[in-house]
Amino acid sequence: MSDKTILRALKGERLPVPPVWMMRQAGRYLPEYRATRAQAGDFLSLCYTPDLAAEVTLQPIRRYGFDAAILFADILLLPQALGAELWFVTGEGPRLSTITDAAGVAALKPVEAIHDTLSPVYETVRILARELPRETTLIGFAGAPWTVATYMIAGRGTPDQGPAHAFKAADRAAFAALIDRITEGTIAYLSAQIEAGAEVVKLFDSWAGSLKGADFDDFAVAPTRRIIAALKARHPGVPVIAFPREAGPRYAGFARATGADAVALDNSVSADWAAAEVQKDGCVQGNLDPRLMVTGGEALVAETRRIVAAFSKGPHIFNLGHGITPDADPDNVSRMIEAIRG
Ligand code: 1CP
Repeated sequence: MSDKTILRALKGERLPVPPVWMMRQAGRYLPEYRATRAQAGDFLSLCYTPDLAAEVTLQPIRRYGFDAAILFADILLLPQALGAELWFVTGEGPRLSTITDAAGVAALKPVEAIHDTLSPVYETVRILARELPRETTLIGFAGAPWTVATYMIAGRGTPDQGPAHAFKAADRAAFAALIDRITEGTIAYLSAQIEAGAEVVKLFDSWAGSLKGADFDDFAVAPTRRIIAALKARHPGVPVIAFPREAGPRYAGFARATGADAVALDNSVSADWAAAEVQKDGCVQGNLDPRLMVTGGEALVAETRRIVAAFSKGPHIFNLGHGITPDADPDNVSRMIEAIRG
């Protein structure tokens, strides 16, 4: 059995002190991240320069001693590797060329071509596998197909994923073909990350909550299940964390329906509900409101302890309900870790 606490929790072990890492732990709230990002020039250069991407991945490990490091990259690199144009507008966010019909889906590059673009990401993983402390787990990741599709269709982040829902309503077959292509690309991308040294992979379905009823089954559950089955066939024993953000009641049963080893929780569900309905199927992760990393104080300590207590009867990895924001106070991260490891 590995002595890495994250791997033990993912295999179902209840630990006296939950291991901890943070979504977006390498990010703009850290001065050392801002310095390396300035050195890289722009965000995509940072993602595609292995030495610098590895450096920012390591920064929060050095500063806080988190139990896991998450590869520094972005979910939008896969669409770019499939042929979409991608750029970042400072102060606004990502922009992509849009896919509006079946012809747009058909024009995407074949899955085998993705490695031409993504090979620097695999090099970052190789560097990290060498340089991380031996007790630190390396997590690779990708976006889940629905969330990635929302960006490929709209060309940007959207509050309600309206353009993706409209495409799905107008031409369900073409939409399903896009989901299939992203699913196959994701299997190839995550397999390559694992071959380079990722010990766990996570699927970010940030917009899963806007899929309702049968759409949730078809476009959140089914692609996730297909990706996990393919990864388990190629890389048995490599755990997968699924993050169907804002899934609400659909969090219950998600691990069983998809084969995920752990489910990451946003902060809209109650920890007590999730302990009863989600943790009964395996490891859970998340739930702390990221705003507490801005406001801090006694509320941060109390809420951290409340979440640790709520999940103390089963396998648990401490994390936030979503990414830490640029206005967070780095000292609040230390307070959270002290409250956990006390
Ligand atoms: O200028 C900067 O530094 C850009 C900010 C930033 C960062 C730090 C972006 C742009 N991406 C990232 C890194 C990133 N993105 C990681 C690295 C590892 C870590 O967690 O530390 C990860 C896992 C992601 C994943 C990601 N990118 C998601 C899924 C998780 C989530 O937050 O919901 C999504 C939706 C994206 C798209 C994206 N990339 C960046 C932005 C600002 C956005 C959101 C755009 C939008 O919806 O408007």
